[in-house]
Amino acid sequence: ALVAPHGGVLRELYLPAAEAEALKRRSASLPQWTLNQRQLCDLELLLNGGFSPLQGFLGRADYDRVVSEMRLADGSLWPIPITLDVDEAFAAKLTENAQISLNDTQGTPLAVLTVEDVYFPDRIAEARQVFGTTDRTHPGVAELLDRTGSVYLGGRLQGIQPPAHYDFSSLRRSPRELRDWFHQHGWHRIVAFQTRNPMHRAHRELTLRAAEQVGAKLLIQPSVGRTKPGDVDHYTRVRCYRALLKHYPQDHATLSLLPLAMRMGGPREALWHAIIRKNYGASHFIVGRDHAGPGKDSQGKPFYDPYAAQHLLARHQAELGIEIVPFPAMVYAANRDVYVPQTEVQPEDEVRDISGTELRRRLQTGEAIPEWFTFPDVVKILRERHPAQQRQGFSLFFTGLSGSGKSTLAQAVLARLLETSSRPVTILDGDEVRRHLSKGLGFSREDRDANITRIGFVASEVVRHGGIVICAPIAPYASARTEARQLVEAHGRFVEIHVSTPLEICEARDRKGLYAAARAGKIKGFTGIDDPYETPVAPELRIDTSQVSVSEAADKVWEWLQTQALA
Ligand code: PPS
Repeated sequence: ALVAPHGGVLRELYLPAAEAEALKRRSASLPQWTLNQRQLCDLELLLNGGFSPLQGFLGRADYDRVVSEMRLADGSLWPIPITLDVDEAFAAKLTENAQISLNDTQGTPLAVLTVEDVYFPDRIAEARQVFGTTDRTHPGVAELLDRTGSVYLGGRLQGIQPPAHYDFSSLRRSPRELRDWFHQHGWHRIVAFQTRNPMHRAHRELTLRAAEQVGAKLLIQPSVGRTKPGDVDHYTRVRCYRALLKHYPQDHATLSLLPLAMRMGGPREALWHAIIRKNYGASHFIVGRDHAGPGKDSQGKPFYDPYAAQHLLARHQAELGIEIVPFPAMVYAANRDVYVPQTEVQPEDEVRDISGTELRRRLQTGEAIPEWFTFPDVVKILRERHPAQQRQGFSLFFTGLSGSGKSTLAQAVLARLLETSSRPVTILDGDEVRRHLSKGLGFSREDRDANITRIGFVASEVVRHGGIVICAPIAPYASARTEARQLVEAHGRFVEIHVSTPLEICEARDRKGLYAAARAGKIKGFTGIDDPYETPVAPELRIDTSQVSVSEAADKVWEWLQTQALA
């Protein structure tokens, strides 16, 4: 028989079909709450029993004890508060024992919560006790202190339907489905492995050794709900896992995705992961080095001791009901061509390792990634997703006064790009953009901001698709430039080039006669005359076209691009 769920029973909170249908109809007349990504993940695991024995979002008594003692009010072990946070305005509308409809972002009702408790948590205390810190470098802390509503709602849930997933649906098995699958395949001893990263040979060796050590089958169950900001996206990771799975002995390992919103809470999170895996039917759980660790704090110190998670779980082993398999990091001994636990390294061993940072660097530069480190089919997937810098998109963003020479310089740089490669280049010139993308916008601050946001959005899409985009608006406001930068930098480099030709020169050039018109008061709010130009403080490049010729200016840009390996 499979291991019992936490608390003895799998708490699935979905109503039978007919009742769910009736509740769905009734939910339309209830107060509506749109779940954010974390809440949606939490709800999915509450409803499918992944969070057994919970039957809803924590009320005050459970919350207090979970925060202070890692236990529910009834004494059972539960390390992470599962709470529904809302804003005060929403909470104020609720009457006693109100029911609210919990919806996904499409407005589909997924469950109804009967509100038994409305309370104001002390989020600072929660951060301190749950995460051991209030340092916002910790992603769980930042989320709790900066992006969590000030009121929590506790109460029981009635499930209407599961959240929709259109990706990898065959790999998303609920605790019930996975337990059924284990039964059908005669699997009883199952060791579960949690991860939020692509898996390489070291992970394969570690999981296989762990499985062998305890005589169990292997459940690879990566978290795909929400992991640490900056992680490889889950689409890419799942493709890697599928590729890796082919390198396991047949019928020894299965892959299933966990819609978990990780908190990066180190030891407490590890305990939570173990309980969840027990609910999914695993009898054993691998806890590695620095399990669910968020890295280093703002002082450069690790938030948690790398083995604190293993120690915490060992302390609770007796009442946990799932066997912990602690594992040291696996390293490669080149002389023996084997992976060994760090603790078994011999003095004569030539140990090799490639850190996550080093892997990213190699992907970036296109340098070889050795086969002892990972499988070629996994590398191929990672390289497709993270092309070497030479093939990444980037944006050149020229900013400066009207008549400063932005467009001319942009054309000269465009010519160099087209002369030397066949990469796609898009030009978003100020004047031209205003004829199509920003048609109808004027020159108020609001309209100028909207114009730059549109340019930033299009530029970010071009860059995301691996193209080069050259923008040349005036972009007089620093905040709008920053916003454009942020949009683009999500996908590639943003190169701000301040065309710093002085106003007197631009005005003397007066190519379009606009400065004369502005001085005469015929145009109002003209940049540099009666509307500000906020000089960029730290642009990647600054070029004054009154000091150099167009081709010299283009040379300067070109040389800089070469030093950055962008051209
Ligand atoms: S902004 O502020 O970035 O949205 O400006 P941009 O879209 O680049 O538009 C600049 C061109 O519009 C013409 N123009 C004006 N510029 C500044 N202020 C006012 N009030 C104004 N009215 C019209 C001007 O010709 C700009 O073109 P360039 O190529 O910069 O000379």
